[in-house]
Amino acid sequence: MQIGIIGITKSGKTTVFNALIRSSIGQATGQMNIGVAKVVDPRLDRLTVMFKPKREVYAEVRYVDIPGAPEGLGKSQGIGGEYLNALQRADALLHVVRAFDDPSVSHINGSVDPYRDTAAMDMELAFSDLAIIERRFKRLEEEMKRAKPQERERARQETALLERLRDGLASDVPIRQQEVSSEEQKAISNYQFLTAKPLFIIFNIGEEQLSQVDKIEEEMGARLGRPRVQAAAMCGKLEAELGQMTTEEEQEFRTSLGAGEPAAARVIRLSYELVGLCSFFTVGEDECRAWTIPLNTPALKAAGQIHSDIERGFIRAEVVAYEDLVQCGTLPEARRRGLLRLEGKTYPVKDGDIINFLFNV
Ligand SMILES: Nc1nc2c(ncn2[C@@H]2O[C@H](COP(=O)(O)OP(=O)(O)OP(=O)(O)O)[C@@H](O)[C@H]2O)c(=O)[nH]1
Ligand SMILES: [Mg+2]
Repeated sequence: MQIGIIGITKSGKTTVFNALIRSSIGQATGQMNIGVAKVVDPRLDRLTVMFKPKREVYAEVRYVDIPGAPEGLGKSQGIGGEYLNALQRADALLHVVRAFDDPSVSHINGSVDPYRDTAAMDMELAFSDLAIIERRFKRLEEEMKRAKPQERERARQETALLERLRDGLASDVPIRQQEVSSEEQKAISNYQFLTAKPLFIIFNIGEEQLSQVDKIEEEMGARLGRPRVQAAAMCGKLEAELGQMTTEEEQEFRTSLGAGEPAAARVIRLSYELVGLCSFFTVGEDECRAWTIPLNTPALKAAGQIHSDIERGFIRAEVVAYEDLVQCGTLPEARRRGLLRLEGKTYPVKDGDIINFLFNV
């Protein structure tokens, strides 16, 4: 899974990227950075205390800091080339919006106005999708001329669907908010429409705004909140600096600054959920580990996540819900109480399931 970080130039993309993956990559403009963040999960920590394994392995999220077009987005200049490719490869977009006030960092639009910049980016993404649709129309028209009757029907259906999406976009409805059946979803998945991707909007606030985070997020929720859109505020610069400290130092600084819980960990967690992913756990003496799957993945597919042999030789899955295991304290006790169940290939795996796959190869 990969999340693309976007935003106008100097909005703090690289700063937020550094905060998320606890790195200190330089802020040279125009460079693409890729990094992996651990999804801290208190449930896994608890399991690690319970099973005392040699290793604890968190789930991971990949972030790509995608440098913006130098001339700036939000000016309807369109998204193209390599930049578009990078955006299309992402499973979700994380839009870093400048909300910090700092006269020494110039703003491409002359003033700080996060809601204006949010709307401008939304428009830019919509323009990009409209351009893809228009190009596809031209090609479909060509195809129609040459196509056999049954192919013609398919092309007609696709044209009708694209017309609907276009009309929606033209009246400011991103594709993720439009009604699209799962069948249609399949038909358009190749296009990688940018407004169809889940969107995380982050207001990159200044240190002096830290005390107002709750108020800022409340307003963001009211003005920007929609299904498959997540909104949050964080101080990228401060979080990036704290991310470079040892745990003790960090704790001390947080208390003295009133910075509360690490915002980076929260943003990582929320972006994981936004993409529709969840974790199941494997436990044992060697390692306790979180595995990433889409919600309700069948047990057989989940097994394949660990190893193709386990999928191939799948017999059954021994499953216990996290809460049940914590209540019971040990696996044998969970078994005694009938909470450790045997499940088959089609069992839809739930977030927090602890699974032992029985297999034979
Ligand atoms: N005062 C203040 N400055 C910040 C904050 N976040 C980022 N900056 C500064 O803003 C400048 C730009 O930050 P970057 O993270 O490089 O922004 P970017 O979006 O990656 O910029 P480009 O890659 O050049 O488009 C840097 O000088 C940062 O130190 C913040 O919260 N407060
Ligand atoms: Mg940058």
